[in-house]
Amino acid sequence: GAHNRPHVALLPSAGMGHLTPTLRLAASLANHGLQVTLIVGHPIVSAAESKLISRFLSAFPADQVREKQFDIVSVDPATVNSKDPFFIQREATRRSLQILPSLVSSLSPPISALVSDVFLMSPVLEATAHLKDLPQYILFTSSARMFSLFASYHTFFSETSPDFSKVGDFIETPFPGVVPIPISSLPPPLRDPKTWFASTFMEDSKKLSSFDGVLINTFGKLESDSLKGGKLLDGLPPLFTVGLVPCDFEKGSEEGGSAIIKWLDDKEPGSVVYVSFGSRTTMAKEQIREMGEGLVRSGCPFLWVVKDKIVDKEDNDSLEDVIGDAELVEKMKEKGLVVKEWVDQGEVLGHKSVGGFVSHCGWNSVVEAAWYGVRLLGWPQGGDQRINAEVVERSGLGVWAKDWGWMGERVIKGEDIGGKIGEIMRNDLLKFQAEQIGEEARKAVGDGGSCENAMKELIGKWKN
Ligand code: BUP
Repeated sequence: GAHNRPHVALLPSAGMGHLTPTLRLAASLANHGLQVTLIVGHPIVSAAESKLISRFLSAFPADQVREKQFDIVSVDPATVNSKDPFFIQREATRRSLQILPSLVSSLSPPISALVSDVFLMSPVLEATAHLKDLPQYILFTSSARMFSLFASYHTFFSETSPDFSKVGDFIETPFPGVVPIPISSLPPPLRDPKTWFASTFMEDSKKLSSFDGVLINTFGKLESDSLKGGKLLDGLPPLFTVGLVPCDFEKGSEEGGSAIIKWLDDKEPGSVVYVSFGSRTTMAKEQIREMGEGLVRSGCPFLWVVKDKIVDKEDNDSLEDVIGDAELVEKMKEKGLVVKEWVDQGEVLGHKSVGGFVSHCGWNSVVEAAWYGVRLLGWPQGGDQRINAEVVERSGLGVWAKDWGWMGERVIKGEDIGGKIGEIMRNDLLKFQAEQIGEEARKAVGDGGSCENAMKELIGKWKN
């Protein structure tokens, strides 16, 4: 009956960095025998998101996994204060959620819980205020370290008293395992409590106590026990550290995908460096050229996903246009494969030829590198990425190129890039550490592991 097979609704936010962990959670719940409804706002911004949703839906029978659509109102970008289409979509979604109570009530059998992306928490709470009996959960899509900042930010700052002198150079969060966070690592807008982002962050974090639980995608060895025991914050709901890792449904069948895998098949085990800065990061032309030079100089075979447009649908340029240097394109062909289409990053990182990953440290990328035991060279571009890069370095998964600053701050020369890549690719200790983290991740997600236990505990709650 319905009691033994709980029905859970999931509400993702815009962008692959948010959709991917939501769908991994959905797949894990379905694989644990639950019925899942994915609540999706349309229209969807990127082709990558649409494709992933279709793949997910077709991987499960319809009595197990369903999509429920709602309309996203169009907003005047001028009222959103950002040019980033994913950010605009998030705002538009926030303004479209009044439909949520009737949508949720129409689901059959009745749902045992609603799990919403952390970016949507305030509007979800507002819209569902009268649904008192609905258990509500948050999916936090970044690191536990970032969560510790989120949950405690309002205890350090307020809009009326932005007092950095009280804080010093580091924020000491009330989470015992979390090493103090340097102010210089904060997402830039959070360094000024008067910004829109900071005040939203502050207000949202105070509302965590209205939820029945928070799901965080991390595992012990990556952030060793940072959220356990000791003095946590008053009113903080239970935290569930679930491991959301690449799933079968993500595997693409595109032609391009198999060409990449064929290319990788011919390389020596662990010899290839994979370079990608996530689905939202674009690189300036000059930096693209230096990156290319750097990869050639590193002497390693490389697979580079290059991007100069935020939304894939707007990207019609040829590779030569993007690199902007025909000679360099020729030079790169000797050792490297440069692509601008979407690649199945899970499949790439899981390939035996791939030994290193140059990454912006988006949290999903970090988790994927950890899962496959691939050492990482971090070059954060913004947001939570420096905080994630600290996790990478402390855990031993990789190194963070601190002296390069935020990506985009200034142009880093090919010589430096090539040197650093060569260093991490020759570093056997780093290789060993990363592989260990991969093994630990598998234990955590496997039977009896910490992540699997957290998942079972959660599902147990929903059965009652
Ligand atoms: Br690009 C690219 N293939 O070609 P992050 C990305 N991904 O599978 P982001 C691919 O998108 P936020 C590609 O594996 C990861 O799951 C990648 O998420 C996948 O960074 C996801 O790493 C990207 O968290 O998101 O895109 O910057 O800004 O939310 O951190």
